[in-house]
Amino acid sequence: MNDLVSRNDASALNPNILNGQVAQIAQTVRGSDFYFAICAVMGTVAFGTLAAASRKPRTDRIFFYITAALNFTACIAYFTMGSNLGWAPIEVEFQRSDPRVSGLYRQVMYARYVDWVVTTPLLLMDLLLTCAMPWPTIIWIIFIDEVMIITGLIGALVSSRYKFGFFAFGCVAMFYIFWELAITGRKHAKALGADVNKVYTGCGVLTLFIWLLYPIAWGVSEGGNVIAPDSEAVFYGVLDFCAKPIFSILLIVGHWGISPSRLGLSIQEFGHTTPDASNNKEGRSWHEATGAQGNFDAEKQGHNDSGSSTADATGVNAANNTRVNNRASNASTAVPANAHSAHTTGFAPAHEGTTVEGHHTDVSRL
Ligand code: RET
Repeated sequence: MNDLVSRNDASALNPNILNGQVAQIAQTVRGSDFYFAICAVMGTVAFGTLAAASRKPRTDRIFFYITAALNFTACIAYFTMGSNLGWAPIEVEFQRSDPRVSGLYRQVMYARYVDWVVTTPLLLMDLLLTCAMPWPTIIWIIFIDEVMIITGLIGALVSSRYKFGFFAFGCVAMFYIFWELAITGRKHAKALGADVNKVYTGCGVLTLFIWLLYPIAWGVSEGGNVIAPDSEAVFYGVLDFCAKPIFSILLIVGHWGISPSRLGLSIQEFGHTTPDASNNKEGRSWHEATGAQGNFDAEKQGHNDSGSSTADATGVNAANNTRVNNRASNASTAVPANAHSAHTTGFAPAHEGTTVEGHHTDVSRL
């Protein structure tokens, strides 16, 4: 019966001591409970996302898998922190008299940064693929994101005031990402149509607002030793809850009616016909189902049914369009009916087409 009684013995089994050094400023059972609660939420959202993915054809699951992966990662990170693991005792720069933060060594949760180093690029991919950002820019933004997280980690592990030097690098990196999301990304999203723009703007505004609060949490926790580790758990926990589960739900709901092929993410299973769920109940081939070649031909003749072409909106010139179209044409492949993003990305969705058992295959952007 005792085993059924709720209890949390994490800090008894994994005490606040590492390599002989005690962290006097450490979480209590309340902080640990909170971490476990968020762990459960992340796990639930991850499984929920996978369940939702199973209702879509494999070719259309890219956003589901990215989103499930980031929630699973956070689930494990929160399990680690709830277990009073994944931390290092770091000498504080500012010693405080407040009993909740008094002492010389503070528990710094490096597991948090291991989580972020994996999950923030996934969050950015969710956003940047939504607005069909060209992949070289995606890689560049993810690099800057890694700079932000790693400088934050190093700053947290440094005891002297040099920690704020690293913090400053991290802030510059974050504002650069904000600029790319708010200016470049928005331009791309607008050109892709009202529905795509709505998902991008909703998830993007949430991201900008929530991400802005992370350096504040850092400043009062690892940086300035102002709030106790339990409060740190709640501060970061609420931010992570908004940045991951809430973001994930908004994104998945928003993407439900948007085919990835519209974003230049057309993927085909080799040797397969398009499955029923992608509006192809008769099991026809992808080309037959989408009428892609017909639309592609129309585009070549200068017809564009979108009203405002991505090329115009993003400043990609006509010569580029011709070049992209010719490449696609030479490879005897097709552009999906509504894949205007081919122009945006400078990457014709099917530019390396080959033939497998008589079917054309197309290559996805990533
Ligand atoms: C740090 C400290 C260094 C300066 C800056 C930071 C920003 C961190 C951010 C983290 C976002 C994490 C997310 C996690 C998802 O669950 C590293 C705290 C600017 C923005 C979104």
